[in-house]
Amino acid sequence: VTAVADGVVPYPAEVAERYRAAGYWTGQTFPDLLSAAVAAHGGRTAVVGTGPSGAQRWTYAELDARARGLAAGLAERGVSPGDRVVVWMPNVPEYLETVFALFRLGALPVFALPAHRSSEIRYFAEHAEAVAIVTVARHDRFDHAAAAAEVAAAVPSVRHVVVAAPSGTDLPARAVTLASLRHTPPETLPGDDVDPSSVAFLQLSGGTTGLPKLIPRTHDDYHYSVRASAEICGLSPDTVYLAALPAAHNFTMSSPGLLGVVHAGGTSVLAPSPDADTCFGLIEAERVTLAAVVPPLAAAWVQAASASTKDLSSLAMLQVGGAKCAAELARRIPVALGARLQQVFGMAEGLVNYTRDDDPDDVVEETQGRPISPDDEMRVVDPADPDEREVPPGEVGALLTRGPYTIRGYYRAEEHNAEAFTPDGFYRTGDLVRITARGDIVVTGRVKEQINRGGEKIAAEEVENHLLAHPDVVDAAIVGVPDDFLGERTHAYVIPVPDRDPPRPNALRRFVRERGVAAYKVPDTVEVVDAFPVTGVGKTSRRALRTALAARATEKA
Ligand code: J2J
Repeated sequence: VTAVADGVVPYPAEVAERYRAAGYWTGQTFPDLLSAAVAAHGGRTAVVGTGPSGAQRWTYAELDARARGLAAGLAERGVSPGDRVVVWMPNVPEYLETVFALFRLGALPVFALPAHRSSEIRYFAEHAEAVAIVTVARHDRFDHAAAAAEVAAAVPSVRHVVVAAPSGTDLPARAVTLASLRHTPPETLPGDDVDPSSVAFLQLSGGTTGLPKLIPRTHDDYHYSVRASAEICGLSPDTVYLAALPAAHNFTMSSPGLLGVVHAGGTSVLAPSPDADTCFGLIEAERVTLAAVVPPLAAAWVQAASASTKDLSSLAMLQVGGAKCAAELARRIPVALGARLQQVFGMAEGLVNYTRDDDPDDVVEETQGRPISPDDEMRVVDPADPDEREVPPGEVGALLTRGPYTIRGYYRAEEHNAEAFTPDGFYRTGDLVRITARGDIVVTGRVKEQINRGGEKIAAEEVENHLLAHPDVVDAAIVGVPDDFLGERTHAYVIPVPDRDPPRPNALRRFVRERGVAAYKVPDTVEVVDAFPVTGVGKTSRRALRTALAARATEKA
């Protein structure tokens, strides 16, 4: 297992120096984040949720004691500083215990989503050379523990499968319960003196290519984005944050999310499901003040609010991000939910924008806000210009960005990095934006080969590759089509092998699902065609073909 630093593009030394001098990078780490919360707020409630062993409510001191105990147990099993561990868990309190245990150990979480399936988990484990997978037993009618054990058997670096499950749960061979690892911790743990400029974890990218990318974030850069986000959003020890989206998503984790709440000494409530029923119940019961959702969920909550008898009066702010929030929806949120709206335009690669509490209503409703940092550099360039010259102020262009918490490269992805980053270190976000005279960003579209299905990102090529693995498929193209609820859904054009019975759409969807991919990546609709219903463009580029097909599918929709 090689050191993680080998696959990481570092910030140039003089840039790092500047970010330190400016006070962005303070040398604080994620073990420090928890230690500071324990020192200042040890007796306050850190986390509320329902895990495999039932309802839990832990103070900061209890969360830390658990994390230290688990860290000690993992260390005893041979998990060492710098090792990567795939964390594949739904919104259970043990998720936070696990993440902080790994931080305490100086080991690096690799954040998988609960919706991921074996092909994705296997890829993350292989690519990161993970030594362990931490997961749950059954969740959402799927046996995570069994799938993790299969991945462990197939990937030589993976030596441990740890499952948050009550003792006595029937587990696959080689898997152990998280509780059985808990151990008396030593006075100090290796994470206590981890290098703040080192990589703290690997986050997931939405992806634009055949294989998902991993995002290396350092303690220094991420701590800054979390701390500054907590400040922008006015977090305090009185904040009660509802994690409705998956805990491992960058939005839920850091904008300001679960980690921002730890920084502020507030309380995180982990919702087992994002539906309005569950979440409204938690808002009432825990007096939730802040929640973060994607637009389709915001729309569902708005819809459900009128018929709900739950008391939502504690909810002061609803953050909406991950995909474009329509102005119409933005206007309905305060009316229906009695909460102020905050738009959040962020990305796991770094840059995060917020509308601010004192912004006028039209800015909150119609823009996606402005960056966290005065040193977030943004260039809006002509996407058709090979020299990437900037468009005139206020006009639409492709957004490039660089700054004190935006990565300089994906993990172990040299070739892709040459495309995704400019030679001077700007990240090509693939988003089309314009910046208003006031300095607020409006997202207008994208140039990347990705579909944003209600906040869930799908790389066209990744799904096409799964379809191409079918013996009866010659070619496939995935495009996004407008959808009233999701904003966008996926449509697959598939060309079958000639002179044979063409495969049925549903059989193809099942085929993709059975290859072990997240359900949200399975094409919503499949159309079997003799040739792509646009001619010529396919010969110029894959990108042009997808664009032409998307226009065609949109017309028909
Ligand atoms: C339009 N598009 C948006 C928005 C993200 C906070 C919030 C979201 C993410 C996230 C995140 C959008 N309007 N408000 O990491 O910390 C699209 C853009 C962007 C991509 C990033 C955070 N908010 N998007 O969504 O890594 O296309 O991060 O480049 O999942 O989502 O996706 P992701």
